Amino acid sequence: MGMAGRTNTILQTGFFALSGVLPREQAIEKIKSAIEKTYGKKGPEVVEKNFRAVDETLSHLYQVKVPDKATSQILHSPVVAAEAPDFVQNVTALMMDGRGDQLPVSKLPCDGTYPTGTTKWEKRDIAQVIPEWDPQACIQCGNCGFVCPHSVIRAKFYHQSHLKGAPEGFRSAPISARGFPEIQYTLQIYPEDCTGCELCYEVCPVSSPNDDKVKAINMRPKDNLLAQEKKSLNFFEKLPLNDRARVDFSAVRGVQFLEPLFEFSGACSGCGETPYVRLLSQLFGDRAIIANATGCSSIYGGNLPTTPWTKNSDGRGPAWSNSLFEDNAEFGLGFRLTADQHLALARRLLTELCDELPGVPVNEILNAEQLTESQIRQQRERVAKLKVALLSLSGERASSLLSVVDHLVRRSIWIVGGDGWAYDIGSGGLDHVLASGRDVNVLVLDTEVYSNTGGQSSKATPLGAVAKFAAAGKPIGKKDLALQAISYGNVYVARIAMGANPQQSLLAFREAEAYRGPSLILAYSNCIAHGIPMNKGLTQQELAVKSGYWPLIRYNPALRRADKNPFVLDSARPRISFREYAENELRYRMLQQTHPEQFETLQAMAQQIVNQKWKVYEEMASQSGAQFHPDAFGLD
Ligand SMILES: Cc1ncc(C[n+]2csc(CCOP(=O)(O)OP(=O)(O)O)c2C)c(N)n1
Ligand code: SF4
Ligand code: SF4
Ligand code: SF4
Repeated sequence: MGMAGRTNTILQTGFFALSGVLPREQAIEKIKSAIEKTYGKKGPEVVEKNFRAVDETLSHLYQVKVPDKATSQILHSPVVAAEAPDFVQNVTALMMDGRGDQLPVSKLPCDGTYPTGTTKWEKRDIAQVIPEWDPQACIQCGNCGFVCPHSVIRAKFYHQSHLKGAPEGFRSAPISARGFPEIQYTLQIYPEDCTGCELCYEVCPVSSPNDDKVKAINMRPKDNLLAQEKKSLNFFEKLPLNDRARVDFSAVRGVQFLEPLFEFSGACSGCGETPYVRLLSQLFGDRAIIANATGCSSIYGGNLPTTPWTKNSDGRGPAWSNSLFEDNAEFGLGFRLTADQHLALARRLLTELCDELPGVPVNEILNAEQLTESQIRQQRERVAKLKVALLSLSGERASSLLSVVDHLVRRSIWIVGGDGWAYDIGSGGLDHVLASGRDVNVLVLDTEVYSNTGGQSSKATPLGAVAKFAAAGKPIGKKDLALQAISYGNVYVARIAMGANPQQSLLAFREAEAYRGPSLILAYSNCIAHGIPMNKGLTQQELAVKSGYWPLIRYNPALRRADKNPFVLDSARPRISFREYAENELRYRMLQQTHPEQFETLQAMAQQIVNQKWKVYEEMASQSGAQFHPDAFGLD
């Protein structure tokens, strides 16, 4: 019916036609008038399509004779694989199978702590088309894995000898780096976890010279690929993981080799939020503590029965929790204060026990910088030595130190949530936390509406967009949270859009985390609420930046130490109008149908806001020098 993915009209018609709740004619009339009311503002084509769906449903209804006994020979595959751990077999699988109500309370964790890394056992298998990788054409840039919302694309490099025993059809290519003739590269898809969103295909920069629709990764019917890809995946998982010390964290190309510790979430296909969350997990996940505001990210992040947050092969992963919608920033600040207390205690005990720990590099542990991955790794090695030494010591101080010793490795505190939280309901708390000067990292997944509850307007909703509570288009502009935070002078602030500049997104995450003070990242996140084909999410991000609506910025207070302007504008002057970006999105376009004059007025106003803002940003970026002495902001 041309309404891909939408079944409500068809199912509703079927139900009323069969159930006799209302006389059939009357029910159909009511359904049609509801369609006009609900979809009228989306335009006559949408109404027409729904009307046709009603008529076609009625003309295709036929009775299915149900035999007395099931005769099919097809067996249900087990809910989870046989290798799944006990808890997954005995608890998670029952819930997944819709039999959670049969579980006795005694089977559930009594303190609410759930095992992580369980989405991998839930093979949703929802895609009809999945990507097929072409090893010959691929330039190994890593872009596809970087944008995949479901962490479905993984890459590894390995010595060619590991290919011994590879199943037939296993894909591999020599690594595209000079001086490593024996090293091979594989990009592997998890076929049953892919949602078929096509973002990997869209982002791939390689096109065939004969046909620009053919890329180095192409969407193909799953049925033709599934058996082969499952075999390949099985082999791929046994290839050694790449050593983080040998990976270049500063490039998208390098990040593809980092294990995601957030995978296969149940977010919508093509979700714009999850790639940022996955990136966070790849970069800092093994020492992250995450406070998550209520919203989509708390639902796909902490859903029952399965959990996408997971741990690495060393058994390390993020600790994650959701408190409330309104207190998330404070909740995360609590994590910081706790970690600081634990660290202070560990440092005090270590100093006191110093003489009893010969061979332990106590001074190095106490003074380690811990900004880069290799510094963190060295600190972990020192702490591991310390633990061994502590085990052979007796006494209360040694056992106390043992209980907090892991805090000597720098914790990475993240406060994550949507715009409804950050701009509205949690705004007071967020402001308080940013003003605290404490070392926390805030990630705002900005979908510009309350996505999880169906698209209500927030203070992040842009002028001119239609949302719930803004049916005639939002008449006032989006709050500039970046400028608010910048006004403190000691907050690291970045505005990013992965689809426009993945490298800038990566840089912002790394700078934010390394900055020893509060950091705020505002991440453009396309969402089903925007009314776009989700495979065009990254293109829309790019247009948002090109139009000057979403300027990419970084404000790094640390630059003042080098007498540099802390404000950097990472995107070029607007090259297209706001309208060229906005008209691709139903949230703006629908106003053209319902309030055409208002549409024109708001579009003109929105353009003015873009022009005005751009001037301000350009002016800020053109300043030379530090502008203020670092001490003025308590940086030392
Ligand atoms: C105090 C409070 N008000 C309302 C809600 C209901 N609620 C849950 S999620 C949500 C929307 C979250 O929107 P946003 O923060 O933008 O995150 P997104 O879903 O867009 O990722 C709302 C309103 C709540 N949980 N608590
Ligand atoms: S189609 Fe979407 S979910 Fe599947 S691999 Fe590509 S980006 Fe990931
Ligand atoms: S985006 Fe294309 S070229 Fe880049 S790694 Fe993926 S398949 Fe290869
Ligand atoms: S509603 Fe939007 S933000 Fe939420 S999971 Fe879906 S696409 Fe992502």
